[in-house]
Amino acid sequence: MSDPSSSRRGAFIVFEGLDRCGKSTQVSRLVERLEREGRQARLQKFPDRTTAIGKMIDAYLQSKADMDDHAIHLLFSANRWECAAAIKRDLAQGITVIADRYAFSGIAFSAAKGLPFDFCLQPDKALPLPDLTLYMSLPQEEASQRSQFGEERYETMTMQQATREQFGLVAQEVKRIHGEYRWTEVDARGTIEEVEERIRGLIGDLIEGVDGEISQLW
Ligand code: T5A
Ligand code: NA
Repeated sequence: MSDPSSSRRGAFIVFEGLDRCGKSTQVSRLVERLEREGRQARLQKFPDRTTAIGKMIDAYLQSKADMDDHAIHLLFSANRWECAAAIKRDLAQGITVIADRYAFSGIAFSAAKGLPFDFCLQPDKALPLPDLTLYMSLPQEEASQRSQFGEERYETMTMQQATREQFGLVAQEVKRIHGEYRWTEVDARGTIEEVEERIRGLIGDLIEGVDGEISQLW
């Protein structure tokens, strides 16, 4: 008898949240744990600042370059499209792909600047649909007690508050279109180890792989 799990594809798991919620910390710990357990896993960070488009995004975020709001929105999306084939290929080969931010950040941050919500959804339409998105939720008071905001463009109280509201709308859209189970909020309060334990519980069997083809966003 062949092992039924060998025909499964890898799971596509996305971490989202406001700046300083602890995403990057948890994403790297998760990938390290999976590798320790002998599983195949890959971290995909968005924006991927290493590509040609990523370098333009990096300059924008560091305020070294200015850009029209629509134009930078499309570049963030283009940056995901240039990675989409590799994500699909890895999933098909049974590799778990863990993303640090994805299309949902793209929508929430651009809509927070005032771009129409519907416009913000469009460019990411048909990208690989995450099997699970974990939204790391940290109250404003707790976030401000962590290390100070950095120098980057969106790291202000006003922008973070507006983005928090937009993430709420994004969550509603994902649940309405793709099902409640695709989006889960994680309490990001507490120590790094406590949060890691919560995440481990929420991911559960997903790391064993998923049956069926990867679906498409929106
Ligand atoms: N953006 C992104 C868009 O506008 N459109 C898009 O389409 C996309 C993809 C850069 C910006 O781009 C915007 C969103 C962003 O504003 P980024 O590169 O992901 O995106 O941002 P970073 O600055 O790299 O990451 P964040 O600031 O969001 O930080 P993280 O990853 O949430 O947090 P992390 O893990 O680095 O932790 C922050 C600090 O807190 C500590 C850590 O040690 C660190 O010092 N910490 C904790 N302290 C106490 N308790 C815990 N449990 C802690 N966990 C971590
Ligand atoms: Na940040």
